[in-house]
Amino acid sequence: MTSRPDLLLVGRPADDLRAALGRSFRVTDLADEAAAARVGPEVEAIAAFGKGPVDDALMARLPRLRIVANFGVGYDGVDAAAAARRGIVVTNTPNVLDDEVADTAVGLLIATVREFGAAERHLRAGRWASEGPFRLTSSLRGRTVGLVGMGRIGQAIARRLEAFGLPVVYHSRRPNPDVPYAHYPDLAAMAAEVDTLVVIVPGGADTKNLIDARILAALGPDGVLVNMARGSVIDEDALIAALRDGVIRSAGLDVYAHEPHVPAALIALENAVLLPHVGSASVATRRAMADLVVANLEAYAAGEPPLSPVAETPFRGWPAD
Ligand code: 8YV
Repeated sequence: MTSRPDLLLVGRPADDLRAALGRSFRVTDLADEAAAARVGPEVEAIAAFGKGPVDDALMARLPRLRIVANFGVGYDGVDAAAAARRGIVVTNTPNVLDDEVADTAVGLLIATVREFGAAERHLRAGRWASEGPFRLTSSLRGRTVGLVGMGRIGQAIARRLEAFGLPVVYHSRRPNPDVPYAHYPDLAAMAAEVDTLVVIVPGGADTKNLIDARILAALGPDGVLVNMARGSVIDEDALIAALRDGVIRSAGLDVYAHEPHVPAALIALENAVLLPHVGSASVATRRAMADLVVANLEAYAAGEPPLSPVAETPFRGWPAD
Protein backbone atom coordinates (compact mmCIF):
# COMPACT_ATOMS: atom_id res chain seq x y z
CA MET A 1 0.00 0.00 0.00
CA THR A 2 1.31 3.46 -0.88
CA SER A 3 1.32 6.31 1.66
CA ARG A 4 -1.66 8.15 0.15
CA PRO A 5 -3.31 5.56 -2.12
CA ASP A 6 -5.40 6.39 -5.18
CA LEU A 7 -9.15 6.19 -4.76
CA LEU A 8 -11.75 6.24 -7.51
CA LEU A 9 -15.14 7.83 -6.87
CA VAL A 10 -18.05 6.09 -8.59
CA GLY A 11 -21.00 8.48 -8.39
CA ARG A 12 -21.15 11.81 -6.60
CA PRO A 13 -20.75 12.07 -2.82
CA ALA A 14 -21.57 15.22 -0.85
CA ASP A 15 -18.72 17.75 -0.79
CA ASP A 16 -17.81 17.17 2.87
CA LEU A 17 -17.54 13.42 2.30
CA ARG A 18 -15.32 13.99 -0.70
CA ALA A 19 -13.12 16.23 1.44
CA ALA A 20 -12.97 13.58 4.18
CA LEU A 21 -11.82 10.97 1.67
CA GLY A 22 -9.12 13.38 0.54
CA ARG A 23 -7.49 13.19 3.99
CA SER A 24 -6.16 9.69 3.34
CA PHE A 25 -6.48 9.23 -0.43
CA ARG A 26 -5.75 10.90 -3.74
CA VAL A 27 -9.28 11.14 -5.14
CA THR A 28 -10.22 10.83 -8.82
CA ASP A 29 -13.71 10.76 -10.35
CA LEU A 30 -14.55 7.81 -12.58
CA ALA A 31 -16.60 10.31 -14.59
CA ASP A 32 -13.35 12.11 -15.47
CA GLU A 33 -12.48 9.44 -18.02
CA ALA A 34 -8.99 10.65 -18.93
CA ALA A 35 -7.90 11.03 -15.30
CA ALA A 36 -9.51 7.71 -14.33
CA ALA A 37 -7.66 5.94 -17.16
CA ARG A 38 -4.40 7.58 -16.05
CA VAL A 39 -4.64 6.52 -12.38
CA GLY A 40 -6.31 3.15 -13.12
CA PRO A 41 -3.16 1.02 -12.68
CA GLU A 42 -2.57 2.61 -9.24
CA VAL A 43 -6.12 2.66 -7.82
CA GLU A 44 -6.39 0.72 -4.55
CA ALA A 45 -9.83 1.81 -3.37
CA ILE A 46 -13.28 2.68 -4.73
CA ALA A 47 -15.95 4.66 -2.93
CA ALA A 48 -19.26 3.80 -4.61
CA PHE A 49 -22.30 6.08 -4.46
CA GLY A 50 -24.93 4.16 -6.34
CA LYS A 51 -24.31 5.60 -9.81
CA GLY A 52 -22.81 3.21 -12.33
CA PRO A 53 -22.15 -0.40 -11.44
CA VAL A 54 -18.89 -1.51 -9.91
CA ASP A 55 -18.78 -4.58 -12.13
CA ASP A 56 -16.16 -7.10 -13.12
CA ALA A 57 -15.16 -5.04 -16.17
CA LEU A 58 -14.35 -2.02 -14.00
CA MET A 59 -12.44 -4.12 -11.45
CA ALA A 60 -10.46 -5.72 -14.30
CA ARG A 61 -9.17 -2.24 -15.23
CA LEU A 62 -7.86 -1.70 -11.67
CA PRO A 63 -5.20 -4.37 -10.99
CA ARG A 64 -4.26 -2.99 -7.53
CA LEU A 65 -7.85 -2.56 -6.31
CA ARG A 66 -8.23 -3.89 -2.74
CA ILE A 67 -11.43 -2.37 -1.33
CA VAL A 68 -14.80 -1.15 -2.60
CA ALA A 69 -16.65 0.88 0.06
CA ASN A 70 -20.33 1.14 -0.83
CA PHE A 71 -22.44 4.02 0.48
CA GLY A 72 -25.62 2.13 1.43
CA VAL A 73 -26.52 -1.14 3.05
CA GLY A 74 -27.74 -2.51 -0.29
CA TYR A 75 -24.81 -3.27 -2.59
CA ASP A 76 -26.58 -4.67 -5.63
CA GLY A 77 -24.60 -2.13 -7.70
CA VAL A 78 -21.35 -3.91 -6.77
CA ASP A 79 -20.53 -7.34 -8.18
CA ALA A 80 -19.51 -8.83 -4.83
CA ALA A 81 -18.99 -12.32 -6.29
CA ALA A 82 -16.49 -10.92 -8.82
CA ALA A 83 -14.81 -8.94 -6.03
CA ALA A 84 -14.51 -12.14 -3.97
CA ARG A 85 -12.86 -13.94 -6.91
CA ARG A 86 -10.39 -11.07 -7.24
CA GLY A 87 -9.59 -10.90 -3.51
CA ILE A 88 -11.20 -7.45 -3.20
CA VAL A 89 -13.07 -6.58 0.00
CA VAL A 90 -16.51 -4.96 -0.37
CA THR A 91 -17.93 -2.99 2.55
CA ASN A 92 -21.44 -1.54 3.04
CA THR A 93 -23.18 0.58 5.69
CA PRO A 94 -25.28 -1.77 7.85
CA ASN A 95 -26.89 -0.94 11.24
CA VAL A 96 -26.54 2.85 11.08
CA LEU A 97 -29.64 3.25 8.90
CA ASP A 98 -31.90 0.48 10.21
CA ASP A 99 -34.11 2.65 12.42
CA GLU A 100 -34.37 5.47 9.85
CA VAL A 101 -35.46 3.13 7.07
CA ALA A 102 -37.86 1.31 9.42
CA ASP A 103 -39.39 4.65 10.47
CA THR A 104 -39.82 5.59 6.81
CA ALA A 105 -41.39 2.21 6.04
CA VAL A 106 -44.03 2.61 8.72
CA GLY A 107 -44.67 6.22 7.71
CA LEU A 108 -45.13 5.18 4.10
CA LEU A 109 -47.40 2.30 5.09
CA ILE A 110 -49.68 4.61 7.08
CA ALA A 111 -49.61 7.29 4.38
CA THR A 112 -50.64 4.66 1.84
CA VAL A 113 -53.42 3.05 3.88
CA ARG A 114 -54.84 6.37 5.13
CA GLU A 115 -54.20 8.24 1.85
CA PHE A 116 -52.44 11.21 3.45
CA GLY A 117 -51.06 12.51 0.15
CA ALA A 118 -54.47 12.63 -1.52
CA ALA A 119 -56.04 14.08 1.66
CA GLU A 120 -53.48 16.90 1.69
CA ARG A 121 -54.06 17.60 -2.01
CA HIS A 122 -57.80 17.80 -1.22
CA LEU A 123 -57.12 20.49 1.39
CA ARG A 124 -54.61 22.44 -0.71
CA ALA A 125 -56.98 22.51 -3.68
CA GLY A 126 -59.61 24.15 -1.46
CA ARG A 127 -61.92 21.18 -1.84
CA TRP A 128 -62.48 20.69 1.90
CA ALA A 129 -64.26 24.05 2.06
CA SER A 130 -65.94 23.82 -1.36
CA GLU A 131 -66.90 20.12 -1.50
CA GLY A 132 -66.64 18.84 2.07
CA PRO A 133 -64.51 16.35 4.00
CA PHE A 134 -62.03 14.03 2.32
CA ARG A 135 -63.37 10.51 1.64
CA LEU A 136 -63.14 7.83 4.33
CA THR A 137 -60.13 5.57 3.84
CA SER A 138 -58.96 2.04 4.54
CA SER A 139 -57.42 1.43 7.97
CA LEU A 140 -54.34 -0.10 9.52
CA ARG A 141 -56.63 -1.62 12.14
CA GLY A 142 -57.30 -5.29 11.51
CA ARG A 143 -54.49 -5.67 9.00
CA THR A 144 -51.91 -8.44 9.08
CA VAL A 145 -48.50 -7.52 7.69
CA GLY A 146 -46.38 -9.97 5.73
CA LEU A 147 -42.78 -8.84 5.63
CA VAL A 148 -40.85 -9.98 2.60
CA GLY A 149 -37.38 -10.20 4.14
CA MET A 150 -36.43 -10.43 7.84
CA GLY A 151 -32.95 -8.96 8.01
CA ARG A 152 -31.96 -6.17 10.40
CA ILE A 153 -34.26 -3.57 8.83
CA GLY A 154 -37.08 -6.10 8.52
CA GLN A 155 -36.80 -6.81 12.24
CA ALA A 156 -36.82 -3.08 13.04
CA ILE A 157 -40.01 -2.71 10.98
CA ALA A 158 -41.58 -5.75 12.66
CA ARG A 159 -40.89 -4.34 16.15
CA ARG A 160 -42.63 -1.10 15.19
CA LEU A 161 -45.63 -2.90 13.73
CA GLU A 162 -45.94 -5.01 16.89
CA ALA A 163 -46.14 -1.77 18.87
CA PHE A 164 -48.95 -0.72 16.53
CA GLY A 165 -50.81 -3.90 17.54
CA LEU A 166 -50.53 -5.56 14.14
CA PRO A 167 -49.84 -9.27 13.62
CA VAL A 168 -46.60 -9.80 11.68
CA VAL A 169 -45.56 -12.82 9.60
CA TYR A 170 -42.72 -13.08 7.11
CA HIS A 171 -41.28 -14.74 4.07
CA SER A 172 -37.57 -15.28 3.56
CA ARG A 173 -35.51 -18.03 2.01
CA ARG A 174 -34.57 -19.40 5.41
CA PRO A 175 -36.45 -18.94 8.70
CA ASN A 176 -34.72 -16.62 11.15
CA PRO A 177 -34.46 -18.50 14.49
CA ASP A 178 -34.10 -15.21 16.39
CA VAL A 179 -37.56 -13.81 15.62
CA PRO A 180 -40.94 -14.78 17.09
CA TYR A 181 -42.96 -14.34 13.87
CA ALA A 182 -44.45 -17.12 11.74
CA HIS A 183 -42.31 -17.94 8.69
CA TYR A 184 -43.78 -18.75 5.28
CA PRO A 185 -41.37 -20.58 2.99
CA ASP A 186 -43.80 -19.87 0.14
CA LEU A 187 -44.36 -16.20 -0.73
CA ALA A 188 -47.61 -16.79 -2.64
CA ALA A 189 -49.05 -18.67 0.34
CA MET A 190 -48.17 -15.75 2.63
CA ALA A 191 -49.59 -13.18 0.21
CA ALA A 192 -52.87 -15.10 0.17
CA GLU A 193 -53.03 -15.08 4.00
CA VAL A 194 -52.25 -11.40 4.62
CA ASP A 195 -53.62 -8.10 3.27
CA THR A 196 -50.43 -6.04 3.58
CA LEU A 197 -46.95 -6.73 2.22
CA VAL A 198 -43.84 -4.76 3.15
CA VAL A 199 -40.85 -5.60 0.97
CA ILE A 200 -37.39 -5.28 2.54
CA VAL A 201 -35.10 -7.82 0.86
CA PRO A 202 -31.77 -7.20 -0.89
CA GLY A 203 -31.95 -6.41 -4.60
CA GLY A 204 -30.03 -8.30 -7.28
CA ALA A 205 -30.59 -11.36 -9.45
CA ASP A 206 -31.93 -13.57 -6.63
CA THR A 207 -34.91 -11.33 -5.93
CA LYS A 208 -35.61 -9.89 -9.40
CA ASN A 209 -39.38 -9.65 -9.99
CA LEU A 210 -40.06 -11.65 -6.82
CA ILE A 211 -43.34 -9.73 -6.55
CA ASP A 212 -45.09 -10.46 -9.83
CA ALA A 213 -48.68 -10.63 -11.12
CA ARG A 214 -49.25 -13.96 -9.35
CA ILE A 215 -48.23 -12.59 -5.93
CA LEU A 216 -50.29 -9.43 -6.43
CA ALA A 217 -53.35 -11.52 -7.34
CA ALA A 218 -52.80 -13.61 -4.19
CA LEU A 219 -52.63 -10.43 -2.08
CA GLY A 220 -56.06 -9.48 -3.34
CA PRO A 221 -58.35 -6.46 -3.68
CA ASP A 222 -57.85 -5.09 -0.15
CA GLY A 223 -54.11 -5.56 -0.52
CA VAL A 224 -51.55 -2.86 0.24
CA LEU A 225 -47.96 -3.21 -0.95
CA VAL A 226 -45.03 -1.17 0.40
CA ASN A 227 -41.60 -1.43 -1.24
CA MET A 228 -38.58 -0.18 0.73
CA ALA A 229 -36.12 -2.57 -0.95
CA ARG A 230 -35.15 -2.15 -4.61
CA GLY A 231 -37.33 -1.46 -7.63
CA SER A 232 -36.00 -4.64 -9.24
CA VAL A 233 -37.82 -6.77 -6.64
CA ILE A 234 -41.22 -5.86 -8.12
CA ASP A 235 -42.41 -6.39 -11.68
CA GLU A 236 -43.29 -2.71 -12.18
CA ASP A 237 -45.55 -3.28 -15.20
CA ALA A 238 -47.48 -5.97 -13.33
CA LEU A 239 -47.85 -3.61 -10.35
CA ILE A 240 -49.15 -0.77 -12.52
CA ALA A 241 -51.72 -3.12 -14.07
CA ALA A 242 -52.71 -4.45 -10.63
CA LEU A 243 -53.21 -0.94 -9.23
CA ARG A 244 -55.13 0.20 -12.33
CA ASP A 245 -57.41 -2.86 -12.41
CA GLY A 246 -58.11 -3.06 -8.68
CA VAL A 247 -56.23 -6.36 -8.29
CA ILE A 248 -54.76 -4.73 -5.15
CA ARG A 249 -55.94 -1.61 -3.31
CA SER A 250 -52.81 0.56 -3.21
CA ALA A 251 -49.04 0.73 -3.10
CA GLY A 252 -46.47 2.86 -1.30
CA LEU A 253 -43.14 2.92 -3.11
CA ASP A 254 -39.77 4.37 -2.16
CA VAL A 255 -37.80 2.61 -4.92
CA TYR A 256 -38.19 2.05 -8.66
CA ALA A 257 -36.83 -0.13 -11.43
CA HIS A 258 -35.08 2.71 -13.30
CA GLU A 259 -34.35 5.47 -10.77
CA PRO A 260 -34.65 8.40 -10.95
CA HIS A 261 -37.17 7.70 -13.71
CA VAL A 262 -40.64 6.77 -12.53
CA PRO A 263 -43.13 5.53 -15.13
CA ALA A 264 -45.77 8.12 -16.07
CA ALA A 265 -48.38 5.36 -15.73
CA LEU A 266 -47.43 5.01 -12.05
CA ILE A 267 -47.44 8.75 -11.42
CA ALA A 268 -50.93 8.94 -12.92
CA LEU A 269 -52.32 6.46 -10.38
CA GLU A 270 -54.13 8.01 -7.40
CA ASN A 271 -53.71 4.77 -5.40
CA ALA A 272 -49.90 4.89 -5.51
CA VAL A 273 -47.96 6.87 -2.88
CA LEU A 274 -44.57 7.65 -4.38
CA LEU A 275 -41.41 8.73 -2.51
CA PRO A 276 -38.11 9.50 -4.29
CA HIS A 277 -35.91 6.89 -2.52
CA VAL A 278 -35.70 8.72 0.79
CA GLY A 279 -35.67 5.73 3.17
CA SER A 280 -32.37 6.69 4.81
CA ALA A 281 -32.30 10.30 3.63
CA SER A 282 -32.07 12.33 6.85
CA VAL A 283 -29.08 14.54 7.58
CA ALA A 284 -28.10 12.50 10.64
CA THR A 285 -28.41 9.06 9.05
CA ARG A 286 -26.66 10.01 5.82
CA ARG A 287 -23.84 11.45 7.97
CA ALA A 288 -23.57 8.18 9.89
CA MET A 289 -23.45 6.26 6.58
CA ALA A 290 -20.76 8.61 5.24
CA ASP A 291 -18.72 8.21 8.43
CA LEU A 292 -18.82 4.43 8.04
CA VAL A 293 -17.70 4.65 4.40
CA VAL A 294 -14.75 6.82 5.46
CA ALA A 295 -13.95 4.58 8.45
CA ASN A 296 -13.81 1.49 6.23
CA LEU A 297 -11.50 3.22 3.75
CA GLU A 298 -9.29 4.74 6.42
CA ALA A 299 -8.97 1.31 8.05
CA TYR A 300 -7.60 0.07 4.73
CA ALA A 301 -5.22 3.03 4.46
CA ALA A 302 -3.97 2.26 7.99
CA GLY A 303 -3.56 -1.46 7.27
CA GLU A 304 -6.34 -2.35 9.70
CA PRO A 305 -9.37 -4.63 9.24
CA PRO A 306 -12.43 -3.07 7.59
CA LEU A 307 -15.37 -2.39 9.90
CA SER A 308 -18.19 -3.81 7.81
CA PRO A 309 -17.17 -6.23 5.06
CA VAL A 310 -20.10 -7.92 3.28
CA ALA A 311 -20.73 -11.65 3.64
CA GLU A 312 -19.33 -12.51 0.19
CA THR A 313 -15.93 -10.95 0.96
CA PRO A 314 -14.90 -11.80 4.56
CA PHE A 315 -11.68 -10.07 5.56
CA ARG A 316 -8.63 -12.32 5.43
CA GLY A 317 -5.90 -9.69 5.66
CA TRP A 318 -4.77 -7.08 3.16
CA PRO A 319 -2.37 -8.37 0.51
CA ALA A 320 1.23 -7.31 1.15
CA ASP A 321 1.34 -5.41 -2.16
C1 8YV B 1 -29.51 5.04 0.03
C2 8YV B 1 -30.16 2.60 0.28
O1 8YV B 1 -30.54 5.75 -0.56
O2 8YV B 1 -28.70 1.87 1.95
C3 8YV B 1 -29.30 1.59 0.92
O3 8YV B 1 -29.22 0.49 0.40
O4 8YV B 1 -30.87 2.32 -0.61
C4 8YV B 1 -30.18 3.97 0.80
O5 8YV B 1 -29.85 4.06 2.11
C5 8YV B 1 -28.53 4.81 -1.02
O6 8YV B 1 -27.63 3.84 -0.72
C6 8YV B 1 -27.81 6.12 -1.30
O7 8YV B 1 -27.56 6.29 -2.60
